[in-house]
Amino acid sequence: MKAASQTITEELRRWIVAQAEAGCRPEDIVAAMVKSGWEEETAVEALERTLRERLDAVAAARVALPPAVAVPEPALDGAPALLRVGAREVKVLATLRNPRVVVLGGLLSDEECDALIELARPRLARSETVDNSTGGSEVNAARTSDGMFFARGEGALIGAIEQRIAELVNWPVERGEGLQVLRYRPGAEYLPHHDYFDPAHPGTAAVLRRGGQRVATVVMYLNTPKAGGATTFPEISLEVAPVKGNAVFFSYERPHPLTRTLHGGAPVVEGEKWVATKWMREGVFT
Ligand code: PD2
Ligand code: ZN
Repeated sequence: MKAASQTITEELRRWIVAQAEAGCRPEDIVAAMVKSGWEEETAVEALERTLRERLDAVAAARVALPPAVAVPEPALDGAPALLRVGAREVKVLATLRNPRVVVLGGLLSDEECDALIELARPRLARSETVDNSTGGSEVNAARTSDGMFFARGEGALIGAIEQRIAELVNWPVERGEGLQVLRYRPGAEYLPHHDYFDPAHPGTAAVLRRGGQRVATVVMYLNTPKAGGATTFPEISLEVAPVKGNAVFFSYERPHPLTRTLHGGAPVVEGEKWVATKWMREGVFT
């Protein structure tokens, strides 16, 4: 067969890559190609070119991955069942290493939950999320809850909760956003999303000027809905039941789906669901 008539098809490229990734030696791949009618010189050239292109593609994909940064983390060495923060003992109910998810019991007292709800209630409005194209806010159909933001340190209760979270996850209060409170009515949900800002979106640069990326989230449950309303992590098949005073912490060291921190709020089936969310940033949030 003449070399000129032997084009390297996409199918052949895929076959070569599959053989190489399965651990075949280059000389065996060439031998197999020669056996099926390829001239040896052409086979070697095809193999070299295909594998070089493959290596370049893998290297480019690596470069595209944003670098990992330091993230908040509770002191879980030695597998403590309780974490003492100030005067409070917080229960460690469940932990997952990758992605880092920690389910916490009794982060807030019942009285704190009730007081937060009453402070937030008169200020609720249909929830907005960051508009990725402009960096501003927009009403988002993916989130059918009502919400509001407290300013950081707004009043003694908010300040005490922020201090507790800062100590719990070893991340300064100044690197946290103001607390957000959400109310979900029956049927309301929050479709799965990532909490970091998508680096590919045009509005992200403006959002990042106020303290860099988000690197961790604490969702605190302010009541116990009768049914539904779990916080779900579909990629790891995890559902955290919303129980008053409990919370779920998770961190993400880069703004990338590889962190597997996709999560959502399942529809509330019966009753209302109230949560307070604290997002933590890489740097000081202004
Ligand atoms: O309310 C929730 O369970 C929930 C789910 C997903 C809250 C958030 N995300 C959030 O506030 O980011
Ligand atoms: Zn979220």
